[in-house]
Amino acid sequence: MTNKEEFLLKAYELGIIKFGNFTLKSGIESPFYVDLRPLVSSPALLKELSDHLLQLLKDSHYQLICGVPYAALPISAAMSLESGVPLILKRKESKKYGTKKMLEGIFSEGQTCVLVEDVITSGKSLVETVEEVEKEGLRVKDVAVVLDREQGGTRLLTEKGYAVHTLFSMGEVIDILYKHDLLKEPEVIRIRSFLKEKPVVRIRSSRVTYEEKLKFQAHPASKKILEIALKKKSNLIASLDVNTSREILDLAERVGEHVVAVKLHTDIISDFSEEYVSRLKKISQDKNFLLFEDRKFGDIGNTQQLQFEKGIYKISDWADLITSHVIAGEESLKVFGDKVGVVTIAEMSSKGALTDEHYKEKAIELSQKASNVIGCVAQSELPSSLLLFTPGVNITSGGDSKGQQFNTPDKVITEYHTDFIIVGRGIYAAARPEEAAEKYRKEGWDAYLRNIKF
Ligand code: 5BU
Repeated sequence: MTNKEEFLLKAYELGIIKFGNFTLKSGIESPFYVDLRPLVSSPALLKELSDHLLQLLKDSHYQLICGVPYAALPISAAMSLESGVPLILKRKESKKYGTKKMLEGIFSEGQTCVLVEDVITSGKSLVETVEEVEKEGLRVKDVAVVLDREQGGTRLLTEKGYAVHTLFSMGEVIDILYKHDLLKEPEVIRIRSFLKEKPVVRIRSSRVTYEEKLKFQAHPASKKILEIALKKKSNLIASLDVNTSREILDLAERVGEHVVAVKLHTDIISDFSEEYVSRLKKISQDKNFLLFEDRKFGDIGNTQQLQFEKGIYKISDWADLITSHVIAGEESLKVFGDKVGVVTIAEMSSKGALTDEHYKEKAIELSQKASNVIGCVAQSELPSSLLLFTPGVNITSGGDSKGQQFNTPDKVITEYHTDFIIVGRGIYAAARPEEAAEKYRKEGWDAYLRNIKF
């Protein structure tokens, strides 16, 4: 048995690879799951791994080692200790205050740096990391990877001119485990066919199409909104923030055909009535759009339930979608039931909002667990299993005098992979709201098409 094989068997015992059915961040169902983090619990194995990786790099020249956060950080630190080559750390996000540094540690422009990654799948995030490191003035030629899931990543990096040194490919792992009776034949066949069928071929763009997203939606509301999007070729939600029912009904008639949903703040309407609700519902059926109440619930479960079902507005009677904060925790979201599609607030568009990276991460984690949550409101990319709704969209980027910050449809769709743009004043305050809605629909849809073309 080779050293490499021995290492794999010991690491396998630690639980770095699991077989079964797993939903990956991208929403894809995978028959295996790889997580190298348990290695930190075995200093001996971590050291062995770093020796193997250094051996792979024996003919490469580099002055710095940089690990991709988080799983590869301990691995790269071990490599640095073993080789005496200094380490630099890459942040996940640049510091918002103080130095705004992307890289921590001492380095100078023009130095050569090797990047270390635990697992490579499509390679897209690795390419982004390499580019960020290069932006800081460092030169990257080599990338060391512990495991290649064989889903296009190595090819992508090689095409871009980087030398990828991988310790194991997934195929090799399967062979070794099978040889040692740790995997049975049917499992091997299942994994092999997954590897063959599911290479992430869309290596030039990782944007998931609406058709693909539709396939893995479990909630009727998320299915519906995606179906409408495809039918109308629209990713536009109009936010009708006006104060009378007459104005809302008039706007809904005018913009209805261009949008997937109309977003409302029902508590700003001065003359709310049941008749208004039934007329709005009728328009939404005729023009095929959803009713999205932007209530931003933010209380304990019991109160939220009362606010959702009772009072004058009886939101639960008519809303297809609602927004809710996650501040009160997981249980507080359950009270909305499974009929309405819940969109959680992970990140707000206004200047100085307290929804920082940490908050966003927690909000996403919680949203992924809740069966009635279909997506989040955010100003940056989400795991593609959640639909991304982005407000603060206006063709004239800038903002207002009350903290709102605007981005263009193209920016949010291209950079954040936004699924649905939310436009308020850009539409309802326009001289001809129906023309403005058609313009935003077209801008949004064209930006989406540009991003899925490859
Ligand atoms: P605007 O006129 O395009 O700025 O309207 C934006 C709408 O989206 C408005 O109803 C806000 O309440 C809503 N919104 C937002 O602007 N930013 C956020 O982070 C969230 C909601 Br959450």
